[in-house]
Amino acid sequence: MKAVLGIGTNIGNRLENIENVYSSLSLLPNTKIIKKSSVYETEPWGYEQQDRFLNCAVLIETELSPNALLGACLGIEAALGRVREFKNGPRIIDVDVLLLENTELSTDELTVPHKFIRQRDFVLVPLHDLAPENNIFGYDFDKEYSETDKTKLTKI
Ligand code: PH2
Ligand code: MG
Ligand code: MG
Repeated sequence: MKAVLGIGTNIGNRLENIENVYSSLSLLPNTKIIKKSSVYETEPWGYEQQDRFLNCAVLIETELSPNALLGACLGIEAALGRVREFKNGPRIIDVDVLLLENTELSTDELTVPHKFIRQRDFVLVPLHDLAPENNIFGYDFDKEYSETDKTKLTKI
């Protein structure tokens, strides 16, 4: 199954945090990274009194089930030292399951497609790098992408 993950970080050495996610993903069983987006510096969304984020997205191929993939993402966050303080607050690393090929699901633990893809420029812009036609696995985000404010994201 193919999957798209969104990555965000605004504490510590942010680029190193992202690199650590890439290497952790590559170590998962039967999982490989197919494509990486560029990395963008973005304004904090939801809670503004915090440092700017780095955001990116990756397309992976994995044999893990959706739940096992979620568990793996949470495990990577924990291994990198994530402490959950408050909603939308600062974080060493956030690894979200955004989209799964041929799969929609909604449980207490996981909703795919991720609820806020269309509302967040820091998700839509990296997603466009992975799918320049603004459609991935049949999920079309062309309208929302065209409305993103690219001046607020800096490619690094
Ligand atoms: N993640 C959040 C809340 N706000 N802002 C930016 N710029 N990037 C994020 O990844 C982010 C956020 C909750 O997941
Ligand atoms: Mg998360
Ligand atoms: Mg998130």
